[in-house]
Amino acid sequence: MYTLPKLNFNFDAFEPYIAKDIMEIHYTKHHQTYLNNLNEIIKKYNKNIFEHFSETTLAIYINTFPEDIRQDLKNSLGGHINHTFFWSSLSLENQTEYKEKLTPLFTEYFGSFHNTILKMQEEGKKFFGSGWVWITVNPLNGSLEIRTYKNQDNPLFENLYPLLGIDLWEHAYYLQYKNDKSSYLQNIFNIINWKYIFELYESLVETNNNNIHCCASC
Ligand code: MN3
Repeated sequence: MYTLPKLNFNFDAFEPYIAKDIMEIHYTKHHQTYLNNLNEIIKKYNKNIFEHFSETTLAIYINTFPEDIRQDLKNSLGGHINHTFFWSSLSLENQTEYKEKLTPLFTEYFGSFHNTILKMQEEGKKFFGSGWVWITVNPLNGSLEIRTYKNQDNPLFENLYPLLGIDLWEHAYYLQYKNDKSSYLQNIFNIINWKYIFELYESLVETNNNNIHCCASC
């Protein structure tokens, strides 16, 4: 069985940016439901998967699953992975050091750190329906892109690494912001865990370099 990640914050930790009620329902109801559905599908399909494969591995190999369960698996697996990512991407700590560390990288791909946030906000605002806006990393060369994905699709489904994802589903903001998605997208960037994002990028690039080194020495 896959399980909910432990949170290292309380549900009210991100007020006033994200209300306690939203955090609590988002984690205990929405995320829990995606997880329950995922466990049900896997149990019926092949419960040995639980012991042998992480959720990330399932996502990378999503297209090898039979077509009759693939969409349900995408919805529940994506829902679980996306929200696990999302919780890790939030922090109240001062992030100045890590914003500075990410600035050269973001400047290379999006013009500046500030533009990176503006572009995510812009893409998030114009996205129609339920989905996510992500910064993705291309594992072949470490390059970044800002892309939107519908429903609970995750960049791993198409061989890109997820770096930072913002939940655009109404359940992520409606109780507090009503139809004002712009204010939600403005405020969420006050609580991003840039330390997590920076360390994740470093680990992805390092893994990638190791792979390259391994191949070159063969
Ligand atoms: Mn959500």
